Amino acid sequence: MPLTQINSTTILENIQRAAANNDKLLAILIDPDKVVSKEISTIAEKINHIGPDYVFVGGSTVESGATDIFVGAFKNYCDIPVVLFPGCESQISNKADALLFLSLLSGRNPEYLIEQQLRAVKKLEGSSLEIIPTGYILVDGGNTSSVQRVSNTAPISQDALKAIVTTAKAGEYMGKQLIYLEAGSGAQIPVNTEILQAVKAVLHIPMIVGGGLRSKAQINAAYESGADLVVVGTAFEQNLNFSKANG
Ligand code: 1GP
Repeated sequence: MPLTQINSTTILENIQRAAANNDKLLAILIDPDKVVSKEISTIAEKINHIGPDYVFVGGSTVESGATDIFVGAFKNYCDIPVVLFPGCESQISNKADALLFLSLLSGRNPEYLIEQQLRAVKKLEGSSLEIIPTGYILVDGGNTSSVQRVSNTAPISQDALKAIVTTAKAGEYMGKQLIYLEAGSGAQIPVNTEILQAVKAVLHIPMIVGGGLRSKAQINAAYESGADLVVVGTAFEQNLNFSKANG
């Protein structure tokens, strides 16, 4: 076995280890549809400066092929691992490092529970992408999110604490390796800390939290309430000089 293989750890193992050690992780989310190619080097430079653990790439609606072009170009400027966070199977790119293989567990639309996943299998033939089974739970963020619109599913109300906890636990029992609690990109209200604490208390797998987290205080509150990995998209889009220190 080559040395690189002996020493390599997967992205999932890194997240699991960080969660076990209470080391908090940050991902910056980039939606390739919102980026023009001449901006890619600048975006990469800003991301290098922030130094997140991961760059998530995806969006609810991304033009076919745009993810592949973005990831290919981005990797010329940035060595931070790229994790696909796809809104549909057409966003799978073998140029990335890993793929969150998502099931929209809060919804009841078979298209996002199994149909997209079936189509993804074909695209993943021969792929070396690390595939990470992830339960994705959309919680009401106070406005209509693109996920809600595109998936045609309702988010779970933040008042329905038990339903959110039960959904997360069902995801764990189904074999998901991560649970992603999502208020939706640009959410007015992030997933509240009571929900984060309650979900964290029942899970034995790492918890990702995203949607509407803009300030350092909000991000820290999410970490303190059990988020192992926080995802920030809009705050970075709106201020490319967003920093870990200032939020
Ligand atoms: C969206 O959780 C991510 O899927 C990030 O949300 O754009 O609101 O940071 P924001």
